[in-house]
Amino acid sequence: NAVKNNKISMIGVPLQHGADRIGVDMGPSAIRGSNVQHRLEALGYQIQDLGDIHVNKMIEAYAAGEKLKHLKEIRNVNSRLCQVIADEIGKGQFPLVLGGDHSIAIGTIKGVLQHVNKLGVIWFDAHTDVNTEETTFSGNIHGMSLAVALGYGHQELVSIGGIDKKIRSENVVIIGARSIDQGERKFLKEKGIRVFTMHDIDRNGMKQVMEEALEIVTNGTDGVHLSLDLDGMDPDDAPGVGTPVSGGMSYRESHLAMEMLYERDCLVSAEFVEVNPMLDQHNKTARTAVELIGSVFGERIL
Ligand code: EXY
Ligand code: MN
Ligand code: MN
Ligand code: MN
Repeated sequence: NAVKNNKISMIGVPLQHGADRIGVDMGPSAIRGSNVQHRLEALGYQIQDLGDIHVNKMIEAYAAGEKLKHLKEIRNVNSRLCQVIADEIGKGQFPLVLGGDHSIAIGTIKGVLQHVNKLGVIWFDAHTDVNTEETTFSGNIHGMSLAVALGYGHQELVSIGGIDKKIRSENVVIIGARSIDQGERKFLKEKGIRVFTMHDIDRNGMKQVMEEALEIVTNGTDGVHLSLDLDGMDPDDAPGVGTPVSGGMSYRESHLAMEMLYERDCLVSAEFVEVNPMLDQHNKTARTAVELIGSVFGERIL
């Protein structure tokens, strides 16, 4: 993991085809521009910035009647990402992925699964991203990526990196949810996925939520992946996201969660997604992402 080998590979994925609003493809450059590399180097890490995964910008508009928008290009980008993640972990590097819309979690997780058989996942999000082609209202694949990682959804997505490579519902927690579609509710219940909603955070506090969450994702697993969607935070603190939902996790709650993750020393990979500089205020969301990255890699106030 990161703390043992101190070597991080940074990978940008300027993908926006999984989301409806343009601009999220500029997320990686906004995060890099907020000095993520220097911040991590100051903590003693060696950073290799691999640049961006190639994304074909000039894609055809999705064909009428095609339910999943931009399926082919999203499959291609995630296949490439999966390979890069697998290669980097194979070299002993810790992959830090900068999004891009949340559909990139498919490639990241499938890549990690080439090396880590039993993978725990912390999904930090206002949404739960467990729609399938049967339940989706929007057709946007960023609302389906967790379902795909669990092995449910379109075969073109589920088959990336091998159909047998999937995470298990008992090793997944979602934190910060407050916008869940009807079909997703059914899915979460059927699969028995543990969701810590904003209600749970209000009632029990982030400390207790994270203690329970860490227990679930580390129990019987060989490592944990952090998939952090910036819209999990309150839009006051992270306004630059395409699907903001009010009443989110505060700046301090989010940092506490990251600090507790660092203390537990269980991460094998991490991604920070949905930063949309076109919707942001003075780059606040990208800067917040970099500050959260600092905390998850060991930065402390004192
Ligand atoms: N559940 C809605 C949908 O499927 O379209 C909204 C999904 C938003 C997904 C964001 C990134 O987490
Ligand atoms: Mn589009
Ligand atoms: Mn998401
Ligand atoms: Mn979200």
